[in-house]
Amino acid sequence: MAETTADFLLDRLHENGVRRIYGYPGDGINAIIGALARHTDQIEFIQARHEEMAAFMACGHAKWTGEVGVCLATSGPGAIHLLNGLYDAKLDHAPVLAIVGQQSRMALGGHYQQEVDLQTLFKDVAPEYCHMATDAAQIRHLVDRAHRIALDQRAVTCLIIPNDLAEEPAVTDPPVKHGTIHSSPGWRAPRVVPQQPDLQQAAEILNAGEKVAILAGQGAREATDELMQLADKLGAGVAKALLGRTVLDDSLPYCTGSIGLLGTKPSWTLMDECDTLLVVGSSFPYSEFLPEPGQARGVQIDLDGRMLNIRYPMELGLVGDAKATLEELIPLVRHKTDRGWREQIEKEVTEWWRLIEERAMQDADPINPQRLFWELNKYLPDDAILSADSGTSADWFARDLKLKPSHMASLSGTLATMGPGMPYAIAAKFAHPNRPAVAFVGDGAMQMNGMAELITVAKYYERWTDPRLVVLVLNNRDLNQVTWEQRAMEGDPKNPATQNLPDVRYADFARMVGLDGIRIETPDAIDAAWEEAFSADKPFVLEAVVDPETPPLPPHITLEQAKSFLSALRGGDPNARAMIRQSFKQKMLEFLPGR
Ligand SMILES: Cc1ncc(C[n+]2csc(CCOP(=O)(O)OP(=O)(O)O)c2C)c(N)n1
Ligand SMILES: [Mg+2]
Repeated sequence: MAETTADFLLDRLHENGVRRIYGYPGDGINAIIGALARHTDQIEFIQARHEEMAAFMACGHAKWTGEVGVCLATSGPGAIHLLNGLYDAKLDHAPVLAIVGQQSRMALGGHYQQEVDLQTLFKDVAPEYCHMATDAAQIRHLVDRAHRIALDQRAVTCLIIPNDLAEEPAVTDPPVKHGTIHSSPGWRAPRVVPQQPDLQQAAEILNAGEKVAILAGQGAREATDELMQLADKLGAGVAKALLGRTVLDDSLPYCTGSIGLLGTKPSWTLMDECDTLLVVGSSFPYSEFLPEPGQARGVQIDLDGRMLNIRYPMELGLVGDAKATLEELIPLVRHKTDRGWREQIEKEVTEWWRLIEERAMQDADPINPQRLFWELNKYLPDDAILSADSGTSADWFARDLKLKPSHMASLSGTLATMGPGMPYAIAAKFAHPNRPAVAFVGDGAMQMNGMAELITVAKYYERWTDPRLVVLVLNNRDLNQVTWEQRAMEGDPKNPATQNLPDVRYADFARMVGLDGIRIETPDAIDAAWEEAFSADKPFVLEAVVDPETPPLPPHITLEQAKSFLSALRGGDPNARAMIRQSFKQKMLEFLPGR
């Protein structure tokens, strides 16, 4: 049989470096599904339970490897299902290529079965490159460009392939004549460094400061050593945005950890009291956790010029990649002899870790969720890849874990969607099958899609050299993060009708689908459970029954929030008594002598 356009599509993807596609079949991509069976040596197809999960897996692949993650879905409903996962990638700047089918070209415009205007639908999520093939000769440049633009722009790109076109004979070499395109694959990351006078100006601002704060994000991931050198010279503290959770070792005395609502008190102080702010590779959004405009002189370094000077009125915004730019900046920066600021920050960091431990070890009914994360620090392998879902697991992931650059960690940083915890972990196992993966997932997210993806885990785990994929499920029978947001931000009591979740047996479910798992209901079972989870010979669900009345307190509660909180209590919150008890204990710890 002559090679079809679908076969050539896969050949060309392979030539661009694609080795794995996450997806779900349907008749709009039948020809591509057929071609996949003929390309098993080149490209592995991983079947998710839902197209949204395939898109999250592609996003996870991009985050864990730096390569383009690829997902595939059928026309109409399958394509629509992809969207949330693609927006997650778009907002976190992960390179992802979505390939979707379309009904046959003859039918388009005819209100045909499953006919959706896919170019319009995907235009917002994939504005950098979204095209429908109408001629077999386009496939070569469509694939080359969709792959290259995803990498170059760290963006989502989309190809729409009508099924009848995919069945046609391939055109691998378009004729050399007017109106044809002759592309080739390939893209290499550039070394981007600002101009020397601009580096000099940045150094002058940093040299003039007495209290320098650094905020590092995912863009600084390759620049760990340079950040450490710079922070040392400047006597600075370093806070980390959630996506930059592993940029710097949490055990460094001047690393203030996470920033923001899910952040730490030392990060709050660092921003609140600094006179100079250096942001490297981060678009952390919340201005109330940054210095007051005018308080600090600001310098920002980002590879993407579009992201400069939008979170804080910077004095100088520089386009550059973090590592190369810091390398050139460091020699221009003077060592600060007054270390008072650094010492103040280090003291706060030490106290903060003590507070975190005390908060984690407090009694709760029945298990304090923080304790699960705190105890995990003892068992977490150095090469673990971690994913957190949206919910309170993200709070404890942000605050209680001591992570370092040998780990990898991510979550839905900007879309903050529920759902990626499990699929990111699955993508981690395919991308790095010899490393253990750990997912932190709420019961709401497990019920939304995590349980279904356990079936995907069961289907594939025997392919992984190290079978360890540990899922911590926080069973609090509640959409807890939102319950607390309602209390703190709206002043409303918990609404059981919207917030309560059924109590489901997640560990039993894991065992039912062929995995392993345990449900724990007392804090003294935590240690043994982590040990069992990391020595299991198959993926493991650690289901912990945790207390929904443990407040994910922001590092610095505002008066307004405190007032709202009180009004929730007066409004007759059904869990008021337990809530007062827990939050009071948490807050009191901050005011004990020596804090
Ligand atoms: C797709 C989606 N729907 C809703 C939300 C709003 N939301 C954020 S966290 C959360 C609660 C999650 O509950 P659960 O997974 O049980 O975690 P918990 O906070 O209880 O630990 C909700 C509903 C969201 N971020 N994404
Ligand atoms: Mg929950």
